[in-house]
Amino acid sequence: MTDKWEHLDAAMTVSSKKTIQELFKEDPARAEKFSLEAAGWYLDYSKNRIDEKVMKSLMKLARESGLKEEIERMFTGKKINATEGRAVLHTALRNLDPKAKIKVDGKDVLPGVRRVLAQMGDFSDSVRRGQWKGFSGRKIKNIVNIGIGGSDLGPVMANLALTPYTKRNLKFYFVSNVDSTHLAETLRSVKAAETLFIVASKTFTTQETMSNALAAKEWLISEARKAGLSLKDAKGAVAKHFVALSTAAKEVAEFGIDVKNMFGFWDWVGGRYSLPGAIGLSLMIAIGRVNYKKLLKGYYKMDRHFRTARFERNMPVILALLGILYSNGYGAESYCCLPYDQYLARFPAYLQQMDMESNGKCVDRDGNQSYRETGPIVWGEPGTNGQHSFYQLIHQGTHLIPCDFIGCCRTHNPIGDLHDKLMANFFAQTEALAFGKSADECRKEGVPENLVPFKTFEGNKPTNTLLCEKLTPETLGALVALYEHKVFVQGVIWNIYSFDQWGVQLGKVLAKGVLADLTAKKPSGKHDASTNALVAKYRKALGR
Ligand code: G6Q
Repeated sequence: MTDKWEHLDAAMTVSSKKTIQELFKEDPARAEKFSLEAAGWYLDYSKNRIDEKVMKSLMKLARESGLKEEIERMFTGKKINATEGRAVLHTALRNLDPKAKIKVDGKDVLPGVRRVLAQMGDFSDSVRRGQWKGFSGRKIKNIVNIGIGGSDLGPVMANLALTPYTKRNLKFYFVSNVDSTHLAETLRSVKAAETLFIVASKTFTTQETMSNALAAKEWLISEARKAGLSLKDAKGAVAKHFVALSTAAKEVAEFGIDVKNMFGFWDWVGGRYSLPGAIGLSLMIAIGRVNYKKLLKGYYKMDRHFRTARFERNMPVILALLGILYSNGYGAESYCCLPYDQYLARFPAYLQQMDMESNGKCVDRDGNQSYRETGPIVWGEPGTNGQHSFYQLIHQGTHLIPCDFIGCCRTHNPIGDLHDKLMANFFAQTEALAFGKSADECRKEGVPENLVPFKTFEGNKPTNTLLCEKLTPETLGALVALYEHKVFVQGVIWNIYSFDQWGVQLGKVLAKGVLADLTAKKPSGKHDASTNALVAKYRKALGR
C-alpha cells in the first residue's frame, strides 16, 4: 500500500510549477471548471494553485484516508470522539428528515432533539409575545446569555449575522468573560424586572459562567428586594428570570432554576458545534422559531450535500483539500477568513474556535506525535476594514496566507451604491491577489525605476470566493455546516481527533491553585519562580 501522503507530493509537483496567472492563461475556462454550488452558496476556487491533476491527487489523498467511511461513522452516531468515548452528532440537531433514526447506545436520539426544539419554540414564543413576565409582572425586554466558548461564540455570531430577522424591541447581551467588567457593563444597561438570564453551560460547572451566573443571581435578588419584595419572594424571582441550557439537571435545580426551564442537550454535541440545539435559545428568541427552522434547513442542506455528493463536487471536501495543499504542501501556517458583510463580523472569531479547538492537535489517533502540520491558525476581520490594515502583508509580505472571501449579492440595507462599492472591493481583492502587478506593468505606468520593486505585486496568492444571494437564516446555517465539515475532513486526513479539547484543561486546573494563592493568608510559593513573583506583585498591589 502506498503512503497516502505521496498523493500530496504528487499534487505539489504539479502545483508548484505554475503560477495562478499562468494557469488562467492556459485555461480560460477554469472559473467554470473550478466552481460549484451547494445549499445556496457558490464557491469559486479557480484562483488556487491547482489544475485537474492537482485536484485528482488531492482526491486520492482523501479517499485513502478513509474519508467516505468516516463521514458515515459520524452521521450514524459511531463513537468517533474516542478520547471521550462519545458519538459526534451535531448533525442530528438539524436532521429534518421525519423518518430518520440515529441510534446511540441502541436509542434513537431524534425524538429527544425534536422535544427540546419544541420546548425552545414554546418558550421563545412566550418571551417574544410578552407572555413571559418578570417578578413585577413586566414583560421581558432584555435577554442576557451567560456562557463561554461554545456556549457563547455561536449565539454571538449568529445573533449579529441575523440582525435583520431579530425582534428589534428585544435587546440581547452576551456575557462570557470572568472579568467583572463584562457583567457590570451589561447590568448597567438593563432593568432587573425586564431581564431574562440564560445560563448556557453544558456542564454547569464552568468557572467563568457559574461565577457570572451567581453574581447575576445576587444582583437580581438585590434588585427585587429594592423593588419591595421580601427576601423569600426575591429568591423565588430567580425562577422567573433564569433559565438554563445544560445537560446537568441536578446542578441546575440547585441554582434555583425550575428544571422545566432547562433546555437539554447531550454529550454527543460538542460545545463548539452546539449552536443549532439548546445553545441557540437566545437566537431563537431573537429570530423566532420559523426563522430558526430555516437556519436548521440550511445546515441540513449542507449536511446532505456533504454526505452524498461525490468528493469531486463536494464543497467541504474541496475546501478541506485546498487547505491541506497549502498547510502541508506549501507550509502555510494560517488562513484568513474575510467576510464582506458587516453582519458576519463575528464569523472569523466563531470559526477560530471551530477550527483551532478541533484541529489544534499534535498527537495522532494512535497516540503518536503527528509528523505533519495539523490545524492552521485562523484569523480575519470584515473585509474592507482589513484592506486598510493587514492586507498589506497578504499582498506583499513574506508569508503565504490563503484567504476565504465570503460575500452576498444582495444587502439587507441598500443605501445608494454602497453595496456595489463593497462588492467591487470584494471581487477586486481576489483579482489583485491572484494576478498581482508585474514590474513591467509598473514601468508602463511610468513608475520611476527606483520605486518599481516596491510597487510590484507578485500575485499568485490563493483565494476562495464564497458567494450567496443574501445572508439569511438558511444561508447562514449552510455556511456554518460547510466549515464544520471542512474541519472534519481535515481532521480525518491528519488522523487526529477533532472533537476533544484536552489542551484547554491544564490552564483551568492551574488557575484554581493560583486563585487560592491570590487570596490565601500566605501564598504557597509552590509555583515556578516567575509565577510566584507575579503572584507576590499582585498581592502587594492589593495590600495583601
Ligand atoms: C467547545 C468547548 C468549550 C466549551 C466551554 C463552555 O467545544 O468544549 O468551548 O463550550 O468551555 O463549556 P460549558 O458549556 O460546559 O460551560
